[in-house]
Amino acid sequence: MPPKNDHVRKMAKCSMKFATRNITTAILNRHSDILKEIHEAVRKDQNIAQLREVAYGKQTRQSSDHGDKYHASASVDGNLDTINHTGLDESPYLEVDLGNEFQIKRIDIFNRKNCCGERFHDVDITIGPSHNQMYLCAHYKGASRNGEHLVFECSHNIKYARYVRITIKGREYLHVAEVKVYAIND
Ligand SMILES: [Ca+2]
Repeated sequence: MPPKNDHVRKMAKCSMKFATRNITTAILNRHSDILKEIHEAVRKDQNIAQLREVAYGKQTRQSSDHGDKYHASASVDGNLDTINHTGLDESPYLEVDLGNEFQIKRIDIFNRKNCCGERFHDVDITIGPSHNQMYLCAHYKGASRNGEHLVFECSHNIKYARYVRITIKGREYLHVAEVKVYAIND
């Protein structure tokens, strides 16, 4: 029979092994969590990198002009201080013609900063390859606020679109500071 203190030493060694293993497992789990976070961050970065903005400077039109200022083109001039502005129309709309078909992934709308952001409500954002083939990308109930940045993801089922149309359902003015359309960079 081994001396008693030998037995105690073995027990101590054994529990040390378990403790080390537990610590190692904890460290690996923590590293695995960190790796997951890194992978997720890289994936998001790649998604953003694969998108490009395709609305800037493109042709635009709106349901009506509010006076001689606030043309539809101000919605794609890259300046958050300039706005388009329709008259008080029944279902006012703003349309961007992208010139070519793009696989649209995301549409960002920046509301007007200085006034009346709540007029942006009950909005349909439709996209399509032609005017008689428009599909709903997103619906926004609102109401929005001054200067709000709204982000809409388009459905994966919609393949290619040339036109982006923003319509308020009801009698309202439609004005926004900027519309940005992000398409897959293929
Ligand atoms: Ca603008």
